[in-house]
Amino acid sequence: MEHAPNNPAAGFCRDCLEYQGQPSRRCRKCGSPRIVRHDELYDLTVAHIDCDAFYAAVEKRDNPELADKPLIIGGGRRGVVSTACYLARIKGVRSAMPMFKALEACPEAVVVKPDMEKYSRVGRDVRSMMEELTPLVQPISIDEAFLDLSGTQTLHRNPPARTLAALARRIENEVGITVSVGLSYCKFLAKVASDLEKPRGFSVIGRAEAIDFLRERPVTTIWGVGKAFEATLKKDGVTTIGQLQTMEESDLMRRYGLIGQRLFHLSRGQDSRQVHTRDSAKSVSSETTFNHDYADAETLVPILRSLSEKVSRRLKKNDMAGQTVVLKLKSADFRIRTRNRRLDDPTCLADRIFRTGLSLLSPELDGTKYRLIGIGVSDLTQSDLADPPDLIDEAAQRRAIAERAIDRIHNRFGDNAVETGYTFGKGRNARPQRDNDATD
Ligand code: DCP
Ligand code: MG
Repeated sequence: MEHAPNNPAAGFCRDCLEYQGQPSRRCRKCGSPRIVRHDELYDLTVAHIDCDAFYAAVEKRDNPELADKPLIIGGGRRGVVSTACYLARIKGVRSAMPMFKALEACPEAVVVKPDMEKYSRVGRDVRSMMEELTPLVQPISIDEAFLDLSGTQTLHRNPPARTLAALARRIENEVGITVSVGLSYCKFLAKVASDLEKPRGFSVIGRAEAIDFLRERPVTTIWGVGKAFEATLKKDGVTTIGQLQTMEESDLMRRYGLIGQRLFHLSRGQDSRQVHTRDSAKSVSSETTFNHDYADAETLVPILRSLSEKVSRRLKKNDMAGQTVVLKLKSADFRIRTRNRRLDDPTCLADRIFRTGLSLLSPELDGTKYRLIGIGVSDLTQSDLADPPDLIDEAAQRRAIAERAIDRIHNRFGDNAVETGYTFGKGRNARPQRDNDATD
């Protein structure tokens, strides 16, 4: 077994993985300048890995003629940029930009339509290489995942840092695309780190530097704080994480509720969220069978709302969230219809479950009489990644804040203390009659 040197600050080479005897600018073995060094290098175990310009990298891999050209992946139905290679980014092309704007910025770019099936395959290849290193792989999207490598040092005969560099090298050689690695002691800073040196990055944020590192950064560095919430904070005079570091937890909670509590801890580099595997088989649902059959929205919608609230309560109680909303209907002739929709990010909010359920229900209100309706969520994860304030629009955010307030009242005074307009005064039909809750 090769031992890490006593002086982690000497680091190792990311190209040949050679440990460096003492701090030097180039690798003593291969001459590469790509040396990672950090005082805590061999103590850190939580990583975030994100593929560089993912769709574009896959297309460049498959068509060498594209290698030196600015490349935009996009078009198709939505007419927006999915991603652009780093050459096109230099010209100002960005994800989600309308295609015509992107081509104004970079007229010489080659445009390729996305091939989702191919990208899923490549994403799976990368993921299975991660899973060879640790069972604790938490995929976040098609091209990124958290990994917890604690306890793998003996198995791999390497500290996590070097195992990760070896993985990045293997992905380059065997898959043919590049990744950026962030290494830290918690998920939040691992994710921030992976973005620091893109592409082909490897960044380390240790415990000792966390607070100083965060101080000057904008609040948007914090996961879930995007444009809308940034504006809210700005109105209150808060633009940097350093300002949050000086605020009391109670003050932040009074102003922003649960998100305020998250801001308090994350601004101080405190993040206790664990890396956990996603268990997509699991689901939480609630359904009800009626005494009569119903075809009309006036009856079914309030029931859908109250079932959504039940599902949401169970999720919140268990700190869970689900990314796919599933609607179940049974018609008077006992045929079962299930409809589902995958959300951009997991939710535990009754409002989002209900609204998604409603959009699934509407096309089914075609005169068919139903004897059962059910709603649930699958693709369960822990709630830490659920409902980022900015991925939902501003009105949704206001409803989410209201929902959290109602939750607090329910927690203090019981479930019937407050009702929303959807169920209030709708009589007992608005509440499930014969309920059936399930957690698979
Ligand atoms: N994607 C998309 N639409 C967006 C953002 C992303 O279709 N608005 C797709 C294309 C990306 C992939 O998801 O290739 C991964 O998203 P990332 O945000 O990780 O972006 P990239 O991997 O393309 O670039 P980066 O190097 O910044 O990670
Ligand atoms: Mg990426």
